[in-house]
Amino acid sequence: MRAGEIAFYYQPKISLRTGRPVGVEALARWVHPERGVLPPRDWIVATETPWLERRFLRYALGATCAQIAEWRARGVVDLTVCVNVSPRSFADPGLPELVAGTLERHGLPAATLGIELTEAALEVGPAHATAADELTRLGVGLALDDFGIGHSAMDRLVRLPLGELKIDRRFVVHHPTRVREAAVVTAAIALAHSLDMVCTAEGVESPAALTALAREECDLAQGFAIARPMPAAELERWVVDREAASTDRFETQPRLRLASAGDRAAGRA
Ligand code: G
Ligand code: MN
Repeated sequence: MRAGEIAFYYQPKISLRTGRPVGVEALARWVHPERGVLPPRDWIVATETPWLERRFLRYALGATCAQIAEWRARGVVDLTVCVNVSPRSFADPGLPELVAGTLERHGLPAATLGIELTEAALEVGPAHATAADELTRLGVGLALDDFGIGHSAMDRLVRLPLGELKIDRRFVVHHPTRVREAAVVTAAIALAHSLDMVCTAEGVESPAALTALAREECDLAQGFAIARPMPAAELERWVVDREAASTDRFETQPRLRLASAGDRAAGRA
C-alpha cells in the first residue's frame, strides 16, 4: 500500500428538519491497482501497528484538512467534516497537538473539523478524558460513532464532552419495521437529546426510514437513501445541487457545531 493509493470519499449528512446538508464524513478508501476501491474493513488490519496507525492518522487529518481548505477557498462547501479516529489513535497523547497543528497549517477554524470515535475509544484509559477535553478546548467537535454496538459505558457518555451521537446502522437500516430495533432508535434519540447532544441516524437506506426518523425528531441522517460516499469533486456537485434545490432559501445556513452542546436546544442543528 502506498500513500497515494489511499483516497478519501465524502458522505454528506442532512438535517432532517430542513433537508439541507450540514456535515460530511470523510471515509478512507484504498484505491487498489487491481482490486478496485476497497473500504477499510477489507484492509484496516494492515495499519494496526502503532507506527503505521500514527502515520495513517497524520495522513488522514492532513488530506482531509487540505480538502476542507480547498473547498473553503473556492467557497463551494462550508460544512463540518468528520474524520474517524481509531481507539488507539485517540489514546495517543500527541493527538490534540497533531490536530491543532494540522488545522493551523491549513488555516482552518477548529469548528470545520469533527472527530468520530467508537465506544471502544472511550475505554482505553485516562488518556481519553484528557484528549477529549483538549480537543473540545480547541473547538473540535466529538461524535460517538456506531452507538449501541460497543460497550456503551453510560458514565463516559455522561462525563465526556461528546456533541453528537450516531446511532449504528444496524438499528437504523430496517427502520421503522423492526420493532425491537426501533425501540433502540427511539431510546437513543431521547438519550442524545436529554444529554443535549445532536442525534444522527447512520445507515438510512430507505425513504420510509427518513420519514420515520424525521417524525421522531432525530436531528441528522446519513446513508445510501441520501447519498453514497463519493469522491471530493462529486460531493461538491452534490452539495451545490442540493442547496440550489432547497426550498427554504431564506433561512440562514444551518451549521453543525458539534462542540457546542446548546445548539440542538437552540434549534440550530
Ligand atoms: O463505522 P462508520 O459509521 O464510520 O462506517 C462508515 C461506513 O458505512 C462507510 O464505509 C460507508 O460506506 C458505510 N455506509 C454509509 N452509509 C451506509 C448505508 O446507508 N448503508 C450501509 N450498509 N453502509 C453505509
Ligand atoms: Mn464514522
